[in-house]
Amino acid sequence: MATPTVSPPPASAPAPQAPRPRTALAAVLAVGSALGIGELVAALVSPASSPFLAVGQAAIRLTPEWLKETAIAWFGVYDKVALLVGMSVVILAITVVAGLASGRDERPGLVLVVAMGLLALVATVTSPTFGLLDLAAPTAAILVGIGVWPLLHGLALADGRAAAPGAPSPTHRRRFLTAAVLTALGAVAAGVAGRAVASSGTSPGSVALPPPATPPAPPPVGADFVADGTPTWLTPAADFYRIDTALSVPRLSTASWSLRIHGMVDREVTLSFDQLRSMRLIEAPVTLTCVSNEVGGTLISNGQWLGVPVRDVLALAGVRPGAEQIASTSSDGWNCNTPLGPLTDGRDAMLAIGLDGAPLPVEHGFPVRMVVPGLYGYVSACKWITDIEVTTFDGFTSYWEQRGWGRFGPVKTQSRIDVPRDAATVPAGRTVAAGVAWAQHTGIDAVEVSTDGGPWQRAELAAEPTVDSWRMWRLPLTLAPGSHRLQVRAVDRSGYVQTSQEALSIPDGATGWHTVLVTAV
Ligand SMILES: Nc1nc2c(c(=O)[nH]1)N[C@H]1C(S)=C(S)[C@@H](COP(=O)(O)O)O[C@H]1N2
Ligand SMILES: [Mo]
Repeated sequence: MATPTVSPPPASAPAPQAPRPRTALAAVLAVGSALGIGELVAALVSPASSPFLAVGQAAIRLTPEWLKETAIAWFGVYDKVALLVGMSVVILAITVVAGLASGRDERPGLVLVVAMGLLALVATVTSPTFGLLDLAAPTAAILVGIGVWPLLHGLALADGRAAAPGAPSPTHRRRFLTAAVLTALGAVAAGVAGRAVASSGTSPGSVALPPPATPPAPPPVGADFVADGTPTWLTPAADFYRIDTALSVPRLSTASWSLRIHGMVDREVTLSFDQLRSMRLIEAPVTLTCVSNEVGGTLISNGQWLGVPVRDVLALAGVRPGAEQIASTSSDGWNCNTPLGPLTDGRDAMLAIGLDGAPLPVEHGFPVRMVVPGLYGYVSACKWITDIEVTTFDGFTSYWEQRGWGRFGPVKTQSRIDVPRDAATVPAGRTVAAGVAWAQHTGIDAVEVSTDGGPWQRAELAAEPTVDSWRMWRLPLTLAPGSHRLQVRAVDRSGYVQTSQEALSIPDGATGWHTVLVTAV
């Protein structure tokens, strides 16, 4: 009697295994298409809600001061690029790992897609500019991610299953690769289209600016020593230093822009761009400085600004007695506080719509930003401004004040040596040192240079078209062969002599004498 031979079932049937590079690719494509759709939906619905940028923006909000300063020290003005590149690398690495871990089972990849989606949702909801519409982009991204991932993973798995006996299956392979290529194309197309839509907005070049009420001052003569190595007195707009927390520059439209003035006022006022532009305009040169500028640093530039005096705008609303400061907010949720004093004491504090004869560049606040002579940018120079609340000192604490910076930000009297540069080699004998000094809204009375700790020598000063701008200086020197230490200090019109005391930028501006070491040969 024959016993039917039955091959015993394997102890445990191995679950089909997808080729790992394929599941990793599937994960990258699923996350990529989620991010791409996120960009597109954000651009169409609410530009600031891009899931990728929302996470980056949240990282900026949460970054402790020491880390922010380190990032600026390492990457300078490329700190934001560094953040975005770093984020991309981390996302790619985690995604590849989750994909590799999903050889048999789609769950690791699914967990990753959902977790990243939730992270983007939290980043969006906790943004200071959050509105319900901002939920659309992260939601679309999650839906696409959890749709695409099982699909591609299934195809990768089918490929693996078919290939299991040894023979590769061209059909399954082709299916997977076709789906992969289509997903990649879709993701890139959505992302590119999203970026393109997000960067539309009014082009500054198309905006007409009326002339100021009083004709602008003629171009200043003798206000710089460019031939000796100082910057030009007016900084070309393209070279104007740029500091802000915006990962993607707000691209606003003049048609939909408005400025609301409210709080401790007699009547709330909302101005359109056309209304603001039709008010009395002034034009004035003002030097902007960043509080983070180190001694000898370059976070300072001089511009010719066209705008409406802040006091005229405040007068429309009527400031109530007891008000002490204003809180300005930008379209991207940044804010700053400015005391009413400097805004209403007659200086050229303005809501600027133009820089150097053209509409504001987008990076510098198009269509409207504030400029206040004598105050650091972080307490006054709100770009992309859309809201002004009149309040008391107790009524409002600004973005940077919450992070440990001072409440009042008067610019500190400072000076810089531009030539010779630190560590430069100069011919022995006669040479010329030159640079800039600034004490906005006070004025510079003298600049003095000391060589190797010797007596202070008075430098020649350039013309001073206004006390609201920096002032250039030059000084011929005779240097014997060898190494030398040059130091500079300014004396402002209040009689204050720039201190040698060294202080960090935080909390209210760096101090100390700019020092350069040169070798004369
Ligand atoms: N909306 C917005 N405005 C802002 C900032 C910002 O981060 N967001 N930074 C401020 C700071 S710290 C400075 S120094 C100035 C710099 O202006 P600029 O980039 O035009 O030189 O803008 C100010 N206005
Ligand atoms: Mo700044």
